[in-house]
Amino acid sequence: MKFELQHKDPKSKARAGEITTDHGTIRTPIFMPVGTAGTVKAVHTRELKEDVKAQIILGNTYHLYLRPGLDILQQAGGLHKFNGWDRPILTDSGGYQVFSLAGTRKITEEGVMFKSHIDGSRHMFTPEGVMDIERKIGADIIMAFDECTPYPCDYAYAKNSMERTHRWLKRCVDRVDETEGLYGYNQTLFPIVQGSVYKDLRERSAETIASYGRDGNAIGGLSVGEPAEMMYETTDLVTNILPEDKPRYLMGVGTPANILESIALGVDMLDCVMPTRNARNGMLFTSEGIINIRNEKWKDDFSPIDANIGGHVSLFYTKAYLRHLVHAKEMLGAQIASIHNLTFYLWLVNEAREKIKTGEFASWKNMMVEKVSRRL
Ligand code: PRF
Repeated sequence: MKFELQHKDPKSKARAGEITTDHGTIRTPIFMPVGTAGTVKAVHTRELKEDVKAQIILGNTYHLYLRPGLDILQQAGGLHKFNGWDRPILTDSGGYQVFSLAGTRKITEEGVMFKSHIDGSRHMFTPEGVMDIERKIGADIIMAFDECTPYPCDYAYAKNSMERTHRWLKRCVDRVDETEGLYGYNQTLFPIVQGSVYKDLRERSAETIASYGRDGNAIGGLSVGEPAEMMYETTDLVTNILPEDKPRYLMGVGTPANILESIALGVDMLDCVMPTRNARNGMLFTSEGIINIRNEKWKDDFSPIDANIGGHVSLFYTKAYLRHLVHAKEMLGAQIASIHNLTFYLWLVNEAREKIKTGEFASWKNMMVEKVSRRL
């Protein structure tokens, strides 16, 4: 994997660049649609390419390991072959999902013992085991096995957890470096900065992660309920330490405004379930603001969902029609809303990239944050 830093915004820390993987290039800053179980919910791969213009999608180790399981994924020749997505894939390590299984998991130095949410069966995730699983799933970018601390989290817990995440990282690195890609293409490991909202811990974690000199680095443990200001301050501090010539991935963020603010702080990659999950509840993100399409006010609004973002679905279907589909609980409602929201998110990061290239990002960002946060 290669990262080329192409432009730097003069008035913020925003950057534009290009990541090259064996499954193609990714122009940054980029938003990555979440495809937890090997599918971006309600959106098929041709729509993801042609309508949404997604360049990379996520998969999740925890879900794919439990179902369909590694045997099937390996027989298929990896996740790219299994789901028909031939562009880059990133897998999260499960270091977020297994820790959310409160009550049904136990953390030790060795790893995490947990119970499947599907059939209650018991499993153990270790750093080495997770690296092997991610290799078998076949992602281009594989995330280290970490612990995402909750918020709030006391200092002692955050410190212990971060130190364990660092020890686990050493084990992930050793394992990844002694195993080869099974499918004949390169798979690169991104380590993850933790440390909750504590400045000294975040500094130490960022320095530790940077010292491994991997192809890219991630920031975890944010967007877990802390105030937005705290998330921005922490991101700002961490991006000051992480190397400039490597991509930085802020995990699980966020609203359109969060995404623009994070890009201004030097983040290159983001993912979030929000555009797809909220779409299924009728929440639409548009270039003019946020819409709850279930509201009465849209019942006879025959204007396009969003005429400004250049996507077929957003221009072709009207708000009134989508409102009808959502009210009638028609599957097409979830499909149109999901495709629209993702098209908007990809449009937004692409606009950000263009503004970074022309040096206009900072003022454009302030105007857009206000616009995309409005409730219509
Ligand atoms: N770690 C991992 N995945 C994640 C996170 C994390 O901290 C977050 C935090 N918002 C989202 N996804 N492995």
